[in-house]
Amino acid sequence: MTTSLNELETQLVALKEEATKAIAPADTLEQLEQLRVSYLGKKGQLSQVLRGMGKLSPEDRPRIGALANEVKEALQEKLEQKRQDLQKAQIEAQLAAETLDVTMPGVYHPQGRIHPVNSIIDRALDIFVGLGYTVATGTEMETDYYNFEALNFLPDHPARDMQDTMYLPDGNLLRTHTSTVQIHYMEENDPPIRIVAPGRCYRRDTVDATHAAVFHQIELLAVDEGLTFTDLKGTLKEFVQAMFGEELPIRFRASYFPFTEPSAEVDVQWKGEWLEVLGCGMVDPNVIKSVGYDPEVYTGFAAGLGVERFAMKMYEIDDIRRLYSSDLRFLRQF
Ligand code: 2NL
Repeated sequence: MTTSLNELETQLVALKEEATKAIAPADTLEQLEQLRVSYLGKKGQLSQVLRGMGKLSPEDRPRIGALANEVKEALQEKLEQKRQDLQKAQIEAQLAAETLDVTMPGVYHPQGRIHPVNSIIDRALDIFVGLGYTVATGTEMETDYYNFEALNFLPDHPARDMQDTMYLPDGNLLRTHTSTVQIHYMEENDPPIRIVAPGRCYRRDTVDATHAAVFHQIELLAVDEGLTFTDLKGTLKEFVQAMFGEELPIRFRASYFPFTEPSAEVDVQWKGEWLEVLGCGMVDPNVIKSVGYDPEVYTGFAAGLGVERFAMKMYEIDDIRRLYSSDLRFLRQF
């Protein structure tokens, strides 16, 4: 049986029609390649149809050959056109997906910040730790002994009148200074001592622009053999300079505290004004004795600063209550 000319012609036309229909809806480059292989590949449908050519008479062959070429070229053109369309669509889709609209408004991420009181505490502790001091903390509720008696406040000592204390119904009290921490620390450790004690303190003060009932203190204590007032001066000069960030004049004015003798107040000259920033002194021998150290062997120096007062001077804050009013317009300035 010979394959007739008509039969081959019909097959070629049908192949072209079928392939054209198959190419039109292809929507990926992979699909398109599969179609190319299946119609025009070495073992594809066109090759298979052409295999029937061998059975044609020599005079019919050129006609079929020409028709086959026409079909092949037409399909190649359709495949190429489709390939370009798909590639273009792919690039456009990618560009659309990767578009970054630089004109969009940003997203606001509110950022918290360190409260000025904590910032002073953090910086002061950093400085003292740098000088070899250890940070010590304790409880806010205390006994009369740790807050007053061990610190040389005798029952009838006039200095007790210097503080108005919050007493609790059980006879305990809320500490009026962090010296309590230092008494505990000395009871539990032998000299040499180098500690810095930050913390919240309480006084029964009427609240006004310069007084808060709850405030923060940082106290410093060094006990060793042979410590002198000169060591205290050098240490505080170092501290004040590190705090203010520049070499400022400082002066010591004689003062009085029950727990130090001699005692002094430290002023720093800043922006043309003398600011009182610290109280200090040599630890009173009675305090040394009360924790079980021998005052003939050991001397010590101590200093204390009120954090809120310090912040008010350093940041030029007019009213201590601003520090606790949670007003973001105020707090955002620090
Ligand atoms: C101030 C003054 C001061 C101390 C605190 C202290 C502690 C012990 C022994 C001796 Cl355990 N002294 N602390 C000494 C002098 C001054 O504070 O104006 N504070 C706000």
